[in-house]
Amino acid sequence: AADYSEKIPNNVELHEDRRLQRALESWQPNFLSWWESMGPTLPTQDVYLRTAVNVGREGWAHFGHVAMRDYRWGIFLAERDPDRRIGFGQHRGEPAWQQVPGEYRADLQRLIVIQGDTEPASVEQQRNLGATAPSLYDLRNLFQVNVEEGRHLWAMVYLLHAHFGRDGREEAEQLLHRNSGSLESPRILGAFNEETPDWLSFFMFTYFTDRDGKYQLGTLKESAFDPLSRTCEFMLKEESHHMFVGTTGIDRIVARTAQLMRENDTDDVVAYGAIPLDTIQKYLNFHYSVSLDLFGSETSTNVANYFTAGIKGRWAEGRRKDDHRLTDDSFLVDALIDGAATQTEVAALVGLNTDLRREYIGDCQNGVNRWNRILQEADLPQRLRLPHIAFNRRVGAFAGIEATPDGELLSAQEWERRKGDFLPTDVDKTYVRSLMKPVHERGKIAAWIAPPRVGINGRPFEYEYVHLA
Ligand code: BYC
Ligand code: FE
Ligand code: FE
Ligand code: FE
Repeated sequence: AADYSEKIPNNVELHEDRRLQRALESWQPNFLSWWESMGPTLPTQDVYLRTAVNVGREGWAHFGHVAMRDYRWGIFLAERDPDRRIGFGQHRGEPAWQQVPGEYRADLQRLIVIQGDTEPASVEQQRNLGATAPSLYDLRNLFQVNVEEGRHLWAMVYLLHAHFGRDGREEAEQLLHRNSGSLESPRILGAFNEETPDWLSFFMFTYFTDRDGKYQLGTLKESAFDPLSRTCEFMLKEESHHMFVGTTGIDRIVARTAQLMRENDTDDVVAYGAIPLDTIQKYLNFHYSVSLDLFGSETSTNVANYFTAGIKGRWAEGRRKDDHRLTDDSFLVDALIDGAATQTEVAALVGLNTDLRREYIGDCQNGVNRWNRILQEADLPQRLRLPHIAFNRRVGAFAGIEATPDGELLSAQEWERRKGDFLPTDVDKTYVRSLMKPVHERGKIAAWIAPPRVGINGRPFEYEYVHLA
């Protein structure tokens, strides 16, 4: 269990390593001043938040009203399995590592830095959303996601400080210096430099981009480096609430739009202050395609090396029915050949980014099916869908071409002419932003979204989840 009497709550016996403890305690004020200047801007008295208190299956979280600045970010690793063995790659079957092997130090550090960079980036992207929350319930969920992404940064900084010496401490500093959207020192991955200016974007982000987090953390949970594996295992528990916020947020927007379409027998719900389905589709197209980029190139020697070394596995590695080494296997990856979007066979190891992206795509489809059931139950013929894999890509095989959501290739000129049919235009964005008026009154909700079916931790929707300043 976590000890909250310590400056940095933790379950890693931090007090036994004074040097490490001091290093983290000297990073802590920098984190707090980053949070002050780059974190949520809406002033509050307190927020009904979940705080991690234990790592076990039962009751790991405590709920209560907390002043945001008093939130306690802790360091929690899932319980250690002393017999854990490496599940894949050339070291398969050997005991998991408690220390970083010198030969993999640079690669491990790079993966941890990239993972760590995304966490504060998302807090920065979402910092102004509190001012336009559609309800106190949603406001509370935003802050919950934000504090947990802050804790995920702590998780990576702990690993950097504990296992990567001076380089690690420098990287931990840099994680607070890069900023989302900054021209001089942007965040590392593309999607984390995009804006999240409205709540439709926020729900799309938590559905599609946090879901990349789920899949990447799933591969790092397989890592031979046991402290990384254990920290990712615990992060994944928190991540499931972020997925829930995205899934149900879009459910509720679709439900509200569908209701107004039925009641008024029209596709044009703008007159009723709701979001038209084709605008929802354009936002979906954007967030899905920038999130596909987060999986890297279709073929990558980086990922082959990570897998062979044992530092990054596959999604559900333990359930895969193969030799977990893949040295003689092949795999079909998406490719652009003679100007056509098709597939090509490559060595399985270099295709692992594609393998993970496919697992992710399958999961994304579940949400789309869910939203389409809402439309179906409202007796509406319209459907949402995931765009083609070649649509709007900036990384990988399709980075150099343009395609419609159906996968039809377009010339650069055609793309310029038609992209407003596929991606949010300035007009769409301005309209969505015009709907973003705060509803900070208890039990009330904005007109463009349906209320949730249930509240948080058994509380009703009408509960006073946030006390504003
Ligand atoms: N943007 O060999 P490739 C989360 C670079 S989200 C910009 O295909 P690789 C969260 C790449 O660095 C999860 N650059 O790449 C969600 C490489 O550069 P160098 C975050 C990109 O290494 C919401 C070059 O292109 N975690 O947790 O196989 C809220 C060649 O690429 C991008 C991770 O990503 C891009 N999108 O795969 C809060 C896990 N993609 O080396 C949190 C750790 C690639 O040639 N990261 N590049 O200079 C990784 O596993 C891998 O680095 C990647 C890329 C999957 C990202
Ligand atoms: Fe996270
Ligand atoms: Fe998340
Ligand atoms: Fe109260």
